[in-house]
Amino acid sequence: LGGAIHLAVDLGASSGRVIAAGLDNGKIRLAEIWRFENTPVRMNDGLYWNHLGLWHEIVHGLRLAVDQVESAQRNPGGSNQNGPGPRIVSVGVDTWGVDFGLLDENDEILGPVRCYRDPRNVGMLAEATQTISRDEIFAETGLQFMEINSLYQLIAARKHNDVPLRHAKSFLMIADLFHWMLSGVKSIEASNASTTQMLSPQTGQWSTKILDAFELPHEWFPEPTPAGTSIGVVQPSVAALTGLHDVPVVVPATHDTASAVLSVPAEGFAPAAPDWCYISSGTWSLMGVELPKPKVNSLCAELNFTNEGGVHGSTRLLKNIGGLWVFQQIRAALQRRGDAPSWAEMVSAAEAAPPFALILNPDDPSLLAPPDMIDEICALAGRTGQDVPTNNAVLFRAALEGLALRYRITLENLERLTESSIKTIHIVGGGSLNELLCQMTADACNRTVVAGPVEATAIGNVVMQMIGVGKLHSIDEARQLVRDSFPTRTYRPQNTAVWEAPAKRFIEFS
Ligand code: ADP
Ligand code: LRH
Repeated sequence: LGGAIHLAVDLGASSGRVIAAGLDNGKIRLAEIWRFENTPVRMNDGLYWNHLGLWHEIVHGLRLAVDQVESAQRNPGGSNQNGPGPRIVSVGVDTWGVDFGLLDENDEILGPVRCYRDPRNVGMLAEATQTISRDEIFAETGLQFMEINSLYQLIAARKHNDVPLRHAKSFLMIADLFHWMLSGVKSIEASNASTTQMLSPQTGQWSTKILDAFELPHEWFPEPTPAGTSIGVVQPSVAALTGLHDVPVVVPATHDTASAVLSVPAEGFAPAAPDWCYISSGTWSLMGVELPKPKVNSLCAELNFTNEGGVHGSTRLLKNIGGLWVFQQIRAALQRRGDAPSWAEMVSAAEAAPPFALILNPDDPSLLAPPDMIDEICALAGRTGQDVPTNNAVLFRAALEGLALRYRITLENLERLTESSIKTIHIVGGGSLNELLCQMTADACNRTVVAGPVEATAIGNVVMQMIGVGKLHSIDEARQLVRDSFPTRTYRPQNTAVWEAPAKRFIEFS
């Protein structure tokens, strides 16, 4: 890479990476500098993120990036040898939504950071609606009801007389926490703030009604910062560790899904009647459309879709689907049993397995955080009167078929909600590498699937930084650049009829 380089720190619920990106002959080029695991940690009855371990990995990755740039400056060469030497011009972090950290009056982080799958959130939705009705919460926030949302986590903390909560003076979403560690500046970026269920989708500001109803101090919630804002520079103590002296911290759309949606290689931005939808496919599958404004109506509430904040005032009308979490956790369970199949091996085994031997709803509440995914699926099969799987390939296949079936239902509902007909499904993220799942999606939904880019989140992070520093001027221009830079793969529907009967059974079991 030569010329101006942007560093994207992209943290997903299963792994994180530090990626360097720049422009080369009118295309984005990415270099993965560092990749690391991200695993929730169980302690006593709680589930946490290892935020200090993540910070350690981030600092290490940034240091490696600086070392590589400095070495390229000393030894110019490679494809960009005629261009200007490389220099790092900005850095930004995106992460999963809903989770947060709290700081005390001395700006010390209060306790470990909880993971949204923490069991203490269970039952908190019912608890919340004793204070203010479900309809009112939806009217105020336009968000789907999930007990993982920050609001219910805060209610859980209050109910447990949580010591961190009692001492809190600042509230930061996880990406904001890392931006603060990088720059010393506290801010709350808008797209991630919209996942809290405390923000109004119409105004993009905190809902006074929600904050007051749950006695949440207004001073914890400063006005949300728009994506693309430079909030400061890397602070001296971090510059000393990483070599990033005076480098601007430019916040991207810090919600990973917002960044992923930004880099969907589709034509147009936030159409009123969309003919394409996206599936941001990773630990979760986020399936939805990008709209010019929120859709907060009774059908949206009934179907439990969400209006999250996108870039440049757009709305991401979408649904959370259980995603590859089940697939990941089957693998984790096998690893504990001494078996460690690769993703490719699991996909091949699924391909060879008999179809529809087990109908599995990836959103069954029992699959949210079971101690052992294989045992839990077997128990669920029994509870729903199905044959208990006796081989792993059936488990692998059921996890993928269940997702495709959920996509089919979600697509129907999206079309009802938007009163438009969707022709193309864009799949981005790690799941776009799963060819079997892409074909199943095309078949189950009877739509063309366009798969890629894989690193959509990091790319969205980078292009927003480019917009922030004035190198790109619009989302259209950013999407054109993504289309020019990254190949995609198209899957046409082939075997659609076989999905009819399983789709009916799926509804029975869900
Ligand atoms: P997150 O951001 O939630 O951590 P990613 O977008 O990184 O998720 O996607 C991770 C998932 O992508 C893995 O759990 C795996 O199921 C899938 N995946 C990654 N690489 C491959 C591959 N080579 N073949 C099939 N699936 C893959
Ligand atoms: C995907 C994601 C999703 C949130 C969930 C917590 O990584 O950010 O959009 O709902 O994690």
